[in-house]
Amino acid sequence: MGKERSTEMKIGEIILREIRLSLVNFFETSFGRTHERRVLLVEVRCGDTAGWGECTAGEGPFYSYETVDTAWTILTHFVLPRIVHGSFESPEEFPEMFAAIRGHHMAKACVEAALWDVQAQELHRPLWKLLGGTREKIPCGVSIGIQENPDALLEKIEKELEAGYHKVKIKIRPGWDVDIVRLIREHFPEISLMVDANCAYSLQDAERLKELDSFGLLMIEQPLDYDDLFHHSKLQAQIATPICLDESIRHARDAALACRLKACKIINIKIGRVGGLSEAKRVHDLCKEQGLPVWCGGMLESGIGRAHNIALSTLENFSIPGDVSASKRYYERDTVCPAVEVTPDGYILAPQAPGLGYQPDREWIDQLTVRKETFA
Ligand code: OSB
Ligand code: MG
Repeated sequence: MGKERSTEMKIGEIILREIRLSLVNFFETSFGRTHERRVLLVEVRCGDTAGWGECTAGEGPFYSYETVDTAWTILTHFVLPRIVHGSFESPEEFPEMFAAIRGHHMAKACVEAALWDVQAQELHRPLWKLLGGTREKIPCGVSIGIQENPDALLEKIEKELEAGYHKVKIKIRPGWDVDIVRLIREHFPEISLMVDANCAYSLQDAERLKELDSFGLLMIEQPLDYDDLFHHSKLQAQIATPICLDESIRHARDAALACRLKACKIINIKIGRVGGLSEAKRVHDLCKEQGLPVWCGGMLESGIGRAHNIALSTLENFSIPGDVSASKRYYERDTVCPAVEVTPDGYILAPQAPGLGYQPDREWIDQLTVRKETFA
């Protein structure tokens, strides 16, 4: 205190590790079922400050081509050796420095996230304020995977509504779609409901997808191929339900093109998918300018990744409840202490402590670690 605040971050040491986390329940999407998460955590040390980031790459190349192992390779071969002992004035320099690495957004995003945490701590400010957030609390929604049977799904929904969540998203795929949504509407006619197809349909299914129009869904997320804005624009012209894009939006340029093509009316922003918090902010700003609401998606993150999602969700145009929920829905014990929790009326309060505002639980993280590499 009293001493001049330098914004320069001098990196002394970086620790990359993989932890294993069992899911409380399996999570199933149109591309498969997950029982256990392999999660990469990166810790960037600058003097006495440690900043943390969580990589959202999946175990297999299904949501995206990235995997835990490709991210490990990119980070250990091409990213971390280049920045250890380097310095940054701002985390925004990081994506510029690594623009030459094509793609591998999730690998890069976790390091930038750690740098944001460092900078916010060094400035003694909560990360969400540093990002320009204005919301003191964020409304939360849940994403519910495909279940063994319809009754199990209804039971899950009931439980989440009792927990106060403001939005319910269910996963759909051919064979688990219109009838399931009809059943949900019979039981819960008024709730904020949406569906996520994770690319399981093609434009030839337009008639089937049009049947969803009668259920008053908030939106349908990513019905068509991950790399197909054109067909999404064709589909949006034929259905009333707003299309929200997830997999298709890799950066702000994709968002601009999607707007221009009228391929969607809403965008799901994921920090990892777009390659970091700086780009996530750019997507947010562009959508705000274009009049498209956004919300924050999730990738089954543990508390560290969740804390970054919370910070991002405080920006003004995050006007729809996201897939940011309590850690205990996925994990028995969180990687942060205390765990990310939701109020009985379905909000997460923006933390007041500097940086992420959640303390990594080092002891627990050490116990979960299956491999670790230190750059010093
Ligand atoms: O499409 O939003 C998705 C999880 C893994 C991969 C893709 C997605 C999801 C989710 C989970 O829907 C959201 C969450 O973290 O709660
Ligand atoms: Mg999705």
